[in-house]
Amino acid sequence: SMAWNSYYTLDGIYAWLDNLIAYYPNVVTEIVGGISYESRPIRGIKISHGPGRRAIFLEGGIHSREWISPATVNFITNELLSSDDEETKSAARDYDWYIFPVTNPDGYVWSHEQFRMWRKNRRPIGSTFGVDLNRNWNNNWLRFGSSTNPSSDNYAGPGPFSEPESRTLSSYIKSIGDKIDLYLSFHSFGQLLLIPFGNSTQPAANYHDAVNIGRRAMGALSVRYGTPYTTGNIAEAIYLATGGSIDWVKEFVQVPLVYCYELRDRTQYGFLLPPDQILPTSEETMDSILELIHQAKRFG
Ligand code: 0X9
Ligand code: ZN
Repeated sequence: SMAWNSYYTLDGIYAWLDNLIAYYPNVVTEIVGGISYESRPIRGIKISHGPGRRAIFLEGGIHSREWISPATVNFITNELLSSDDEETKSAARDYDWYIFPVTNPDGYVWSHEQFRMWRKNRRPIGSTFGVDLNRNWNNNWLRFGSSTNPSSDNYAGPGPFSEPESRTLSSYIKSIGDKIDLYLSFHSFGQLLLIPFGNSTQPAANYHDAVNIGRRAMGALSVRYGTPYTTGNIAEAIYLATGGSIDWVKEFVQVPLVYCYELRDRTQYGFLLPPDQILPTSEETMDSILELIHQAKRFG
């Protein structure tokens, strides 16, 4: 089992997924959400206690230097499979969970082995490398917060869905799209809960419900350690940015509730969040997800 006091490598995470598949054969199945430029599978698991359930989708690690994202997704996975808490057990049983801790595996390996602050994928472009996978999705591609310069950390790529990671993952999402009630994308940092869209401060159709649900969930998040979060539309809470996964999922898959977490912290350590914050970050995030589910049911 996983220790929550250090960050795992990609191999470590994938070996742990193999253990879960072996240990919970009736509940856990291996899923592959796509493939990376360097031909690594985007591996995940589906947790299902039976047919006919609606689904919750967890997307981690699209930005490779944000190590707390895969770590938190792994903790949530572990809770869903082994917690004794009644609310957690119902959440695990009432939904099919599609969970991908590392959606940018090449970048994650690069960040662990070569350059800690690597954000993008690892496709070579001329003399440089990498497309920002959270600028490459086909919604208002290149419009805001995106660069045409391949050496930029916000390089959007030569075209929408030019990258194997975003292209294959998006078609996987589409293939199960009509089952998904809740889609969560995990980033760091800033302690924000972001709601589509990133191209304008104009609210999405169910924006007010989404904000209400999100604020209540962030209330639940803060109970354990007092961690404050700000909830809002991407463009107003952080900056204008297009081509991100959640906007595409909201607009083209029509998932009713879609959020992007910017996990701990606010400013002190940033991407280099110390490993002793993995556990508290994960616990409070799990608290908020249970509340999201609870509130989503109330709002219908
Ligand atoms: O810029 C980003 O991609 C995210 N911030 S980060 O510091 N983790 O890079 C914010 C993304 C919010 N926008 C969308 N998801 N569309
Ligand atoms: Zn990010």
